[in-house]
Amino acid sequence: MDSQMKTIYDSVIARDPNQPEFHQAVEEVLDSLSPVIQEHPEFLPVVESMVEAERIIQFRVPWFDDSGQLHVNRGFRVQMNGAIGPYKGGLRFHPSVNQSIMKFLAFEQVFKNSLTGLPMGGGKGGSDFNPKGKTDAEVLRFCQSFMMELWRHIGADLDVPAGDIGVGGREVGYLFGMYKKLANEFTGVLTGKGRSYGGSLIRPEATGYGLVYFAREMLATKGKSFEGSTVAISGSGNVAQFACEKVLDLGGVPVTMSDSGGWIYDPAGIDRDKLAWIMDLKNNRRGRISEYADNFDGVTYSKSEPEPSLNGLWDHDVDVALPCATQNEINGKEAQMLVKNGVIAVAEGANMPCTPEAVEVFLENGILFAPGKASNAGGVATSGLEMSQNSLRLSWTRDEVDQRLESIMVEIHKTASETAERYGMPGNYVAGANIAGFLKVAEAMTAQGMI
Ligand code: NDP
Ligand code: 2IT
Repeated sequence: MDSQMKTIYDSVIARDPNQPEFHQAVEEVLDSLSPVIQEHPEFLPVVESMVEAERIIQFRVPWFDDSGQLHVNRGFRVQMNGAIGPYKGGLRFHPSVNQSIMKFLAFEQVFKNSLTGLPMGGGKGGSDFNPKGKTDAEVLRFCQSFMMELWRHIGADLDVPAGDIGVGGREVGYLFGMYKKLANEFTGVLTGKGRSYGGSLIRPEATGYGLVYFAREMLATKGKSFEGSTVAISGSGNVAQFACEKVLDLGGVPVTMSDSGGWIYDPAGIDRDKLAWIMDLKNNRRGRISEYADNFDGVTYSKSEPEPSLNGLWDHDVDVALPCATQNEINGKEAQMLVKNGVIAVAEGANMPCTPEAVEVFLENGILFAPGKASNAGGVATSGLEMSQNSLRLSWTRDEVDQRLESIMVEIHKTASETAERYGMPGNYVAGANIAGFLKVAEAMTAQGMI
């Protein structure tokens, strides 16, 4: 990082010293921007401004459990940057949620949304509520209480939330119902809605499918494909499930999946029937991935080790790795395991699943590496398509949305590659994505008077 960027980075740390995830996300972007600032010194103030959120809303979320006991959670919405469109980004319900995690996710979202080519600013929100073990009625009451405050800060032309960890179709439905009641209008204020009330076909599949479309483009640059390739996937939620499905469509062999308890390794491959079983386990029965090993032969299950122990999920002979669970799930040592085992490509389905050390290991070893802001952008891109359909009061066919998603992912791959090349870092998707995402927002902020 050059001295100008270091000054900005130091001021970010001095302002909010207890936000390590936000620092990490900012550092990765600042690391990439020096060549742009050399060419466009007028954009330096833009960088200074972008690291400060336009607005952060934090609120109390009181709710009663089934036994009538009161619980109080904390809710957030970070409206990071609205220069190129309404704030857009998911809601995360997970006990780890705090302002640092919300800001890192909102910051990443600004660049990601810019890369999609669609007019969306960046935002993120959520709560430290833990949906695990809660009844449907408890989740409903929580969502209603959460929306009781959030509704006044969002709107179809202002800020459009969606899902993320712990927020799927069920939660989006409950949130949407409460918004509609409070605002007294039916509008596309959330994406990831159910089909019957304005949701887009392919939005559930979009992040996972988009990830695999992106990884397919990366592999093609080396004359490789998914056909016959073994693939390590982490997570077993929305992104992981549909990444697995698309890998199967393209002839690949997924061999791992995980949840917060541990991971399974299935050397015979997770085929379509097994994936359907996992989808039922996770989406309907809300069970644990360990049950997979009890149900299918030849499978090993290993519990996750607490830090700093290595997570053996990444210690298998695979061609492609798709981390799809959460931030910082591949550290430098795990990256070295993947390299040692001959991995060709690593594409992030989750947001920031690879630590800076891991990214360095991949880049130093010439491994194709895609940062989440490029490779997982298919989810928010399809949210953008849902917004368009809602505005048009139309709904497109499955094929139409899938084709648009695929062409957006191909375009993001092309933009990231060409930008990296243009700035003298061929093959570096991290630099390419950061620079290309930045330039559009920087131009818009400058044109609008830097407000
Ligand atoms: P889900 O809640 O559907 O699934 C999350 C999965 O990751 C679960 O298997 C979960 O296990 C596991 N997981 C979550 N937190 C941890 C943790 N701290 N340690 C270990 N495992 C963990 O979420 P999504 O699939 O939607 O999101 C996964 C990632 O993808 C996130 O980083 C999210 O930000 C990112 N993303 C999501 C998009 C979307 O459209 N949904 C779009 C772009 C990125 P368990 O069930 O045990 O908690
Ligand atoms: O991280 C992400 O891009 C998401 N969770 C999806 C956001 C969205 O608005 O669809």
